[in-house]
Amino acid sequence: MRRFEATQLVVKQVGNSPIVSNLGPTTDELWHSGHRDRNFYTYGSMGLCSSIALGMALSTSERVIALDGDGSLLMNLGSIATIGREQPKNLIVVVWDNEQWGQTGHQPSHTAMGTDLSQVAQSCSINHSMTVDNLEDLTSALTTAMTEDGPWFIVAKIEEAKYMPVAPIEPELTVYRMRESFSS
Ligand SMILES: Cc1ncc(C[n+]2csc(CCOP(=O)(O)OP(=O)(O)O)c2C)c(N)n1
Ligand SMILES: [Mg+2]
Repeated sequence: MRRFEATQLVVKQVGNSPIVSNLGPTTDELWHSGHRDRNFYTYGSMGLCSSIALGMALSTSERVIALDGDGSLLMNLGSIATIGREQPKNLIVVVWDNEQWGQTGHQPSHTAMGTDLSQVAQSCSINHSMTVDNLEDLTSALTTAMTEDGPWFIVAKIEEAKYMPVAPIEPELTVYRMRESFSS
């Protein structure tokens, strides 16, 4: 499965829910899927996507979706343990697992060598943890995650594809838009 098609599917399925995206291609492809004020694009802040989404989920009753990356989560594995500890019912973490630190030169990550992030999540008391490798299974996992209590942790195995143009993101504007979207 390709991340862009999978991202388009996520955007379609989650309605107006806030989405926090990992830095680099994940953020670019979310923007190219169609900008929405409820997209929180991260840039440079590797390892913080799921942590930001956790903070958001704890501050709202809305469902919050994180689109994280394997390499970034591996750099901040503690965020999985904190999600397991806090048990936010309204948080859905999707990990785009291309088994590499893609953006910086396609170096194979630990998930290419046997690390199973959904098992890690399971061991951190995130009981709704799973791995999917096609659009159909991703759709069905998300459909359930959007209606049943979480936290949810969905590892989506993806293939690398040609990168899209870098999205014209202004971090200050991203924060402003997201805050406004909660207050209005
Ligand atoms: C603290 C920190 N270390 C390193 C980087 C450089 N860096 C940017 S993206 C990236 C790879 C991220 O990997 P992953 O989350 O798997 O996303 P992918 O590029 O595979 O989509 C790295 C190492 C950074 N931005 N911040
Ligand atoms: Mg990766």
